[in-house]
Amino acid sequence: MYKLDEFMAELERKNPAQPEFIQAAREVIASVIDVVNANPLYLKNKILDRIVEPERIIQFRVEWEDDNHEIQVNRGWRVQYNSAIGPYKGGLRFHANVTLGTLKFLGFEQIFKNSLTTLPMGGGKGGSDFSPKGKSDAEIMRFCRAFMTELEKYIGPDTDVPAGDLGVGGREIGYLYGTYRKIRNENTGVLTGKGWGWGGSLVRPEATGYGTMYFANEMLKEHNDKFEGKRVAISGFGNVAWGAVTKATQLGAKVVTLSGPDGYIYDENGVNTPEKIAYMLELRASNMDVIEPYAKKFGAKFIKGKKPWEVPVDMAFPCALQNELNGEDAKQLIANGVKYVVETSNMGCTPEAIEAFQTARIPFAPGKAANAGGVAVSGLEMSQNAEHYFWSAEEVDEKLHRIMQGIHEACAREGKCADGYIDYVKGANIAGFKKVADAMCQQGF
Ligand code: 2IT
Repeated sequence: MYKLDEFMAELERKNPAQPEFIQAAREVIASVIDVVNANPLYLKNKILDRIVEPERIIQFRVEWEDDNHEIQVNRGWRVQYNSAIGPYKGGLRFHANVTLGTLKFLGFEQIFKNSLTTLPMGGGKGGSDFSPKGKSDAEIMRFCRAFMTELEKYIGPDTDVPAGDLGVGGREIGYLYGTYRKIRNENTGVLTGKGWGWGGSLVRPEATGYGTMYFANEMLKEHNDKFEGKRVAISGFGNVAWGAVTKATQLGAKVVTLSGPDGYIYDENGVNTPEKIAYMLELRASNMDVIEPYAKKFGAKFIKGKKPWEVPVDMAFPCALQNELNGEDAKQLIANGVKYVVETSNMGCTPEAIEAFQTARIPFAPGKAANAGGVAVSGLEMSQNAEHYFWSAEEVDEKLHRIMQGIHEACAREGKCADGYIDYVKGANIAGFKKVADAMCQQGF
C-alpha cells in the first residue's frame, strides 16, 4: 500500500530543488493513490514508483554565435518521460527560467494529458534556458540550428516528436525542422506545429486555445449555462491566448483582459475585432514580451505590474505560465463572483488557488484536460504525416471538438463527487493515469 506523505517525502529527497516537479507530482499522486491502492495489479507492478521516474533524460550543451560574434552557451534538455502508450510527445520551451525541474514537471503532466486525448502518444518535454526576448531573427535561427544539431540524435517520428511551447512557435519549428531535414536528409513527421505546405496541419496554431474553449463549452453545458454574454479574463498574449480569444469571441463571450510580464490591459469594449486579435500575433513576433503597446494602440487601460485576476469576470482562463494565479488571486476572483476557472497554461494555478476554487464549489478545470487540444492536433498532424496527406480545416476542427468533448466526459465520469460537484482535477488525473498504468502492467518491466 502506498502512503501519500511517505511517498512524497521520498520523492522530494530524490529530487531536491525541483519544486515545480514535486508540485505536479503531488497533485497527480494524491488523485490516484486510492485507485492504485485498490488495484492489486498496480501495486504488484510498483506503478507509482515507476511512473514518477523518467525513462530517460538527455542534457546537452548548446553553443551558438550572437550578432556581435560572441560565443553563447545554453543548456538544452529532452525529458523522455513515458512511452508506454506511444512515442514521447510534447513541446520544447525556450525561456530564461527553464530548469530541468521545470521540464520534468511539464513532461510529467504531458503523460496524463496525452493519454486523455485518446491518441497513441507518450509523454515528453524539452527545451532550453535560452531567452528569445530581444534576440534578432538571425540569432534565433542560429540558436535553433545549434539546438537541433544535438537533439536530432535522440528523436524520430516513431521515437520522440517534439513541438512548440513557450518561446517556440512556427518560426522556431521551421528552423528546427530545416536543420533536422538537412542532417538526416529526410522529410518525416519528426516535429509538429510545422508550417502549412511542409507537413503542418491546419488548425494546429489555433488548437490549444480552441480546444480550451470547446472544453469550457462542455463545462458550461454540464452546468446548464452558456458562453453568450460571459465576461472573460485571459492572461498572456501568445499563441495559446490568441486561439482562446478568437474562439471565446466566436462563441459569444467578451474577453476584457490580456497580460504580459509588464502588466495587463483592460479593454472594456472587448478584445473582439480581427484587428485587435491579429495584433497579438504582431506583438508576439516582435520578441519584446510586453502588452502595453496594445493599450496605446486601441485605447484600452494598461495596469502596470498587476495581474488580470483583480477584474470582475464570470470566467478566468490563465493562459501564460505555471503558478500565475495564486491563492490571493483566487480569493479576489471568488469575491468578484467568478463562476468558472479554466486553466489553459500548464499548472497555471497554485495548489492554494485550486483549493480555494474547489472549496467554493466553483468548477475548476486543470490544464492537462483543458489545454490538451494543442497536443491532440499535434497527434492529428502525426497521422496526416504518416499517411503523406492532409485533411481540411473542418475535418481537423471536428476531430478536435470530439476529442475535447471526450476529455470532458472522462473527467466528469471519474471526478463526480457525492454532492454532484465535479472535481475535474481528480477526474483528469485518474482518467489519464489508468490508461498509462494499464499499458505499463500489460507490457511488463
Ligand atoms: O503543453 C503542451 O501540450 C504543448 N506545448 C504542446 C505539445 C505538442 O506536442 O503539441
